[in-house]
Amino acid sequence: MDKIQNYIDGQLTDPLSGHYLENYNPAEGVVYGLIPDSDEKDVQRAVKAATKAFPVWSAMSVAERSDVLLKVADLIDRDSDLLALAESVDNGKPLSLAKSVDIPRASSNMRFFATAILHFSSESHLTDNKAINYTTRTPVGVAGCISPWNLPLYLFTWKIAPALAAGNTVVAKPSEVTPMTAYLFSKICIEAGLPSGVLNIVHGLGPKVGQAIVEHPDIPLISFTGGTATGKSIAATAAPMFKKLSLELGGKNPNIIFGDCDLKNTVDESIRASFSNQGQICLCGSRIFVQRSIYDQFLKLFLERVKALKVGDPLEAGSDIGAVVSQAHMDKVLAYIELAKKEGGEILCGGAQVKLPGRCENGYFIAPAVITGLDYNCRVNQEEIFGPVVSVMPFDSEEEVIGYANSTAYGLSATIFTENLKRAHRVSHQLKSGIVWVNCWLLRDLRTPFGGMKQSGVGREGGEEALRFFTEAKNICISLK
Ligand code: TXE
Repeated sequence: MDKIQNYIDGQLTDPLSGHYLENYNPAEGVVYGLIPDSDEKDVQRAVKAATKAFPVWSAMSVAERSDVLLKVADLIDRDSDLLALAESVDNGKPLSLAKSVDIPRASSNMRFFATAILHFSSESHLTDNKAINYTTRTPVGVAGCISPWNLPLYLFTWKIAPALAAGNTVVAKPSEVTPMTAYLFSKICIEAGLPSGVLNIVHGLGPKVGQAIVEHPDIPLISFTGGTATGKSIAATAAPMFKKLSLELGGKNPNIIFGDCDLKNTVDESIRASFSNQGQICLCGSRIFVQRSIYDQFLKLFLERVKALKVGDPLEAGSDIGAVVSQAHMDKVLAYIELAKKEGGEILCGGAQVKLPGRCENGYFIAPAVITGLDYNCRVNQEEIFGPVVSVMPFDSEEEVIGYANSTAYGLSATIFTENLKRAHRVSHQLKSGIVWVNCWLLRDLRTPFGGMKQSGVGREGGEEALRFFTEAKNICISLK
């Protein structure tokens, strides 16, 4: 039974309470490890270590900080197979996906911010001939970073890298559902020579450990990725404490397909956007709107491809769809399938638990589901399901589909498939989402602002947006008289 440890003040350490939580392997539906059931006392130890480490780390040259973070990236690359296997076992995702997406992106996150910080500049303003203003952007202090279970190391490093590169120290809490790669990451940090206390990882439950981080008076900024409901709870605690807050929350993203699209590319990209990571990506396109002129043609081609997706043992090479992350999450997704039937939907394929033979017979597997016949404003089309489930609906006009697309409380991302460039610009500008992909999905440039509007979050991650979030700006005005 793997028993993992917290990483506090440069040491791997047990929770002060001595209590542990069970960690499940979703593909087998069994407990395979134990994680610290930490509490506010462990968080206090971590904050003390991070506070103590801050003066030296923040005063270090950016080149020295960059070198340590690049070493971490090198060690992630060296251990990529081990990390990918750990991620697949912990999350249930296909090993092939962990190898091709999760772990390479974790390394890229570290490498991107380790180099971006070398070029991070601020500005100056000459006020006529009266004064010169210059802006400093300096590290804030101890950053609280809380991350989710869907892309564990990918999203964990997406916060850690800019926070550390900018000179902050960190108290982090990965999801208790998928703690393993963050634990392996802490060992990599020790080997890379990251100074003690610069990064501290406290494992445990959200309402206990996460809440203790959010409410700690010596943590002035919080970066969170997770559910919208949790984001609301975090904001309610952090806002009255005037903490700086970055919230990357849920999505219910429209995939808008016009009659003039390149149909093969559209089907290929729509399969990825619908079912990658078992549909457990906040950017997945779970609402598919198809212009009526090609609705039947698209649906036929799309269904053929969905039915050909292999739900299988995540460790087997040919598996396209692995296990969803937990029993509770599987129950939530299956409940939405039942709701879809009640709301008048037709389940054209999938939507039931899949019983695999052998080691995975008790795993959390769901056959990818395609639903038609639902109104754009029913609950299944308004609420985030976060599983291998998509709803396909026809539309006629641009104005009609833009209304459908913008009709939810979310505003994270959107995809558009059309060969008409003017239409691509026109529709993109009217969509209420922070990210729009045209004729592609999840094509990522880490320099771009990442995040959503409405209930999809507050603030942006990525590139300079992240470095500005993790620094405090000060304007100094010098008279020229
Ligand atoms: O997220 P939670 P969960 C959506 C998706 C999913 C839903 C819930 O719809 O079904 O959110 O998923 C910590 N104070 N997304 O349960 O609860 C928790 O321990 C401080 C979209 O995983 O938000 C974990 O580390 N922290 C999302 C992290 O918050 C708290 C990706 C996320 O957990 C806390 C994941 C509290 N009170 C889920 N409660 C995306 N945008 O990608 C929990 N946590």
